[in-house]
Amino acid sequence: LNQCPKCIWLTGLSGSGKSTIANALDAVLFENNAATFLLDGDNIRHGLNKDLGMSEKDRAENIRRIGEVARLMVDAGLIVICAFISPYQRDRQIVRSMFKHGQFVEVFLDTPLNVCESRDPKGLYKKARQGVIKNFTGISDPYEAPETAEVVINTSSSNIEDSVKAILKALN
Ligand code: GGZ
Repeated sequence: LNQCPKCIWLTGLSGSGKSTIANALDAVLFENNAATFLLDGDNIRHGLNKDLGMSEKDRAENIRRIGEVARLMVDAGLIVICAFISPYQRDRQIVRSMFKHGQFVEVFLDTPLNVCESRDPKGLYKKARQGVIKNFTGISDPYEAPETAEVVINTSSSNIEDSVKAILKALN
């Protein structure tokens, strides 16, 4: 297992499996004695970025700050796993450009919208359809699919174990 510091960036719709796969990947890396850290909405949007909402501008600032934090952690020697919708191509490109070539591994969770919506673990899609939540990614806000992701995973046809394997393969 390649333990060089890097940023593994998971992008995809709400319910696409980012957190599940990020946690499974983190567990496997931990078992292999890698020094990792997982950044996700739970530890970022409630703290560092609690001043930010879901407008295009705030999402851009959310992603920019996360990129800066991830960069510091990579400089400290960690494998950093980031799990954010990060719907805009330009914002992801800005983060990519913060890293040295090969240090940034983009993973696109290419789960179809209808699959994400049928999972709806938090009932957010339902609220978005009702108009209770505005600017909801995939419903009333854009998701720009990556064109040059290092790894593309369709989680409706690939299980968690296979998804983690595909990411690990891209680390070498
Ligand atoms: C998309 C939203 C929205 C809107 C709240 N659009 O799947 P979740 O529930 O648990 O995680 C999503 C999270 C989005 O935060 P990110 O920091 O990943 O977004 S971004 O990268 O675009 O800045 C979702 C929930 O918050 N959520 N409102 N309007 N998802």
